[in-house]
Amino acid sequence: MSNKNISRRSFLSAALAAPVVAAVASSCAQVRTPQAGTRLSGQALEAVDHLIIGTGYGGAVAAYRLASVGQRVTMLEMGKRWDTPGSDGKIFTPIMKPDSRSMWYRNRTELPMNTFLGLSVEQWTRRGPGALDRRQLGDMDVYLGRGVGGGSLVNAGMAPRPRRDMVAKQLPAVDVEEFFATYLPRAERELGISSIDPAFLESTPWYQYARTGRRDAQQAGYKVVDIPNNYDFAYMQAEAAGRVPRSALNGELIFGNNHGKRNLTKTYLGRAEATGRVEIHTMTEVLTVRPATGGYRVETQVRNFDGTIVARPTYLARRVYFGAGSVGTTEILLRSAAQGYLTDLSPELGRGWGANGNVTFGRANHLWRPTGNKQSMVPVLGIDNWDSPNACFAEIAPLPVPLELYLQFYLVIADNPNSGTLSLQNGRLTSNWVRSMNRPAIEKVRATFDVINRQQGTLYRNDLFGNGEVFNADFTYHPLGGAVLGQVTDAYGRLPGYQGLYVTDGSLIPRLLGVNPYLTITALAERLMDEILTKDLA
Ligand code: FAE
Repeated sequence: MSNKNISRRSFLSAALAAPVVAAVASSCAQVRTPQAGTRLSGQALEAVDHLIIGTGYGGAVAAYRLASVGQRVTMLEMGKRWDTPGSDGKIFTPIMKPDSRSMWYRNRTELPMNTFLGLSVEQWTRRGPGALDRRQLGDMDVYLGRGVGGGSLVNAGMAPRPRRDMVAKQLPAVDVEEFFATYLPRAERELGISSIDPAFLESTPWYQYARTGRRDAQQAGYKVVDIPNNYDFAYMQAEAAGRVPRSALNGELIFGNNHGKRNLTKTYLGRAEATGRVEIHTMTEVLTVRPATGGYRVETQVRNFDGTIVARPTYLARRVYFGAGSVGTTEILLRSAAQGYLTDLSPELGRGWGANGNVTFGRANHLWRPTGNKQSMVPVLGIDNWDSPNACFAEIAPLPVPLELYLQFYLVIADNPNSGTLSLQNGRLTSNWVRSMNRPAIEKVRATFDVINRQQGTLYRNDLFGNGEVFNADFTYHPLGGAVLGQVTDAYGRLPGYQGLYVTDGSLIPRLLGVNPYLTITALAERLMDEILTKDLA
């Protein structure tokens, strides 16, 4: 069903005609700060102009750009706002001290590296709305950030530029020259991306692991490159000097950083909220979107701290921007289609989904080649072997343990031609990804690192993932695709046939980018918001 010609007047009159709108103010106050034990309220209906689902990169860019031109914006985020310290005075937990702030309603940490020397290193946690979620979709475990800031809360901040040839191949609807001249530099500026001071990198004990990994790679003839980051490296140097509280140097990464990292609340979202025109409703999960008189009805559910659903408010929005990430956006669209609400979406919906070729593994270093008992959680060097038949980009990764482990750890993005599909089975999201689909990526990583092992006389570790295997490609930090640009959407994220519906996030990029994706997702969102502001809202 199309939803054409929504004028502001018809939208407002439809909204005002809604019988429950008068109840909005009081019920929404309850909805936004639900307390444990709050009874499920009835359906409130709130009318808004621009509604953004999710507060990650795609959502944050949309909010900032809309608010900057005077538009009022409501954002719905299923996670919490991360602004209140716990009893330890900290907002986020280090990797080695997890609690209810760490994982999204889990009793265990469930991280990809879960054993060491064959012994479990999994930690118990308390259930709560933690910053990191893990969703099992077929044979692929997907890790996701939860809360205001989305993936920016939990990610490692690495922001390499994509290769031009990958942008041209994966995003043919994008003008590559314009993307590199205008949108990537703009995204880097807004996100506060910079590189580590080379003198600090070469001298600090906190990057011994990076220097060791670089030496081994260079001796094998590989190119090693700097990886820019949104971490404030001046702050990191002050951490190393003991002048400020430690964050990257205190094992803080995958469950959030307390200092130093410029997550989205310090960049796009902070600026968006500072306009006074952006409101964020937290713990509010969007279920479906459907056409309605004057716009779209957006059905949601609100959780309290325990995870109990305490309210089911409905919004009426003139325009809806999907920024719930590859998994979240695709899920809402698939569910809305399955329930007969968005029946004209492209049959390509859910396709072109993948794990960005993520593979992780470790090598055992010799005793005379220590990696250091102090490791900064911010990786800054990568081995670039993309221009070879074994195309991969390997980040020299840290470990959060203050012990010398003689373990060189890597997170690799490897070329993998396989493409998956997300779909609903009995109403639950799943994927058709099976383990054998990881093989091309693992083979490239093995071929690349066999060279290093041969030369150094070192071995792979097979004690890190609980199954005796060397390579773990059963998980991803970088889910991509599902609502691919130019296939499910037009060249600018519009959903054809549904005026006022847009996709702005990582679901636009099909399955593989070849580098860590958030910089490219941000730049892509900037590009489509330029178009939407000038063509659709003018
Ligand atoms: P994302 O940032 O995931 O935001 C989606 C938001 O929508 C989240 O806040 C969700 O809670 C929310 N949401 C989802 N479903 C709903 C719903 N139904 N209703 C309401 N809200 C919803 O999406 N990338 C890099 O480039 N460099 C790195 O160093 C890096 N490291 C990573 C490390 C970890 C541990 C993880 C998990 C990811 C890492 N990533 C990294 C990936 C990166 O964070 C990810 O690609 C982006 O965050 C995706 O941005 P989106 O805007 O697509």
